Amino acid sequence: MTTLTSQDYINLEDESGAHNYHPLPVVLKKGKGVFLWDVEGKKYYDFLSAYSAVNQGHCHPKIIKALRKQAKKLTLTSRAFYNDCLGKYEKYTTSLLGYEKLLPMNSGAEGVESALKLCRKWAYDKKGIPENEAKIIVCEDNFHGRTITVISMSTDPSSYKGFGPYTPGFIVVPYNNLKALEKALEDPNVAGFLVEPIQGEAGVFVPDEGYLKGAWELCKKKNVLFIADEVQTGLARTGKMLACDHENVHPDILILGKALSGGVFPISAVLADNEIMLTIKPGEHGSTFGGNPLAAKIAVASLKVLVEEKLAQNAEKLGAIFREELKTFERDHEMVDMVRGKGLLNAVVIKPKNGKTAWDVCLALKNNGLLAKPTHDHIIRFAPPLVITEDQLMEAVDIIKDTLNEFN
Ligand code: IF1
Repeated sequence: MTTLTSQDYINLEDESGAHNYHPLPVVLKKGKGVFLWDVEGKKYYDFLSAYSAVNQGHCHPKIIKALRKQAKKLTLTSRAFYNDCLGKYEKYTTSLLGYEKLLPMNSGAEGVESALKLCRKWAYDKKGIPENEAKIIVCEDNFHGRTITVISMSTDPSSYKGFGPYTPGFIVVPYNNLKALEKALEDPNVAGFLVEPIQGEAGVFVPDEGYLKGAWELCKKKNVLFIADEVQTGLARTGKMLACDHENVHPDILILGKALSGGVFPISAVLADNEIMLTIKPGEHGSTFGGNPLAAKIAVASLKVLVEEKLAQNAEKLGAIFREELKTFERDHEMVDMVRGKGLLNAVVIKPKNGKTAWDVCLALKNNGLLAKPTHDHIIRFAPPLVITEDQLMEAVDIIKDTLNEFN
């Protein structure tokens, strides 16, 4: 049997796959903890974590064990019937995060879409906004997924251009700007404010201290739902269980995804209390796979790993060390504009030099054994699995420093 090379695999995808991504030229075959191996057996530090879906590390044994055990018993019933896993998952997760109800979905975008539907339904049934008049405030440079309604909220042409017509009912305000939000909230038909506690895709934009709390207070004053998209920032990534926890903000609607499964399975969830969640009645929303027993078991195992292994605390501690280590480069390195982030969600803003860009840096990082990917051309996101040890982090920091020095 001929052994295929990385290029063979790349050619296969190029020939038979949609060209909706421009991946780094590396073909991965195995993952364990913070490490990935390519088809030639080269080992890498994973500093993307599948965009924060692999917070628990690749193929975490406890999550894989839960997957294997349930996969032999029952994987899917649909919600036409009950199953013996969903209620326990809902109880565990709502108790852990302080909500009355959980709506189980699959992808992050589905979670966002479900949150938008809940907000609108609540607006008509509870707030008394006239039918079809509900508006939801979103932020410039947001990223909430790729469905038509979600890109209708986007301000990034690469997300929305060519996919119109767009879903109406959204107001866009600048991120990290309470004055602009306060003004937009004067519209009596505003039902909700959807926000990422840190804007990941935009380039790991951490808002000013007090922004989330201030936004929550403004929403409360106007009886507007504060909706937190924690698909990327949630589940220990920023050094707390939820990024909103840094400001003690309890969202009216919370959206989770990605690491809710430890990167093992598409699982998302929307959490809210009864007044909001019960506005959707039987038959008014659903999904074939939403709440399947396999996902339910995987999600509980994934959440327990976060808690038992104190991954939020680890992210807090090692994130601070990471930023401190790279701060010197902010001062001394011509290509490093700034380093920013929270917990283990960090980014380095690259200034192109002699025609070299963040992409070139990522190619060099790959050659040196670390995988990361640029976002918006000049920003490199560094987000390893939260199980990384201090020794591993320091080794990875050395790789990053040595690589950046190749460009000095
Ligand atoms: C891609 C970005 C990250 C998300 C937030 C909802 C979703 C995402 C805050 C939707 C998904 C993924 C999607 C993936 C790359 C990645 C991404 F670069 F696109 F923006 F992480 F920053 N809310 N983000 O970050 O969740 O439907 O994908 O499960 O589309 O290229 P999903």
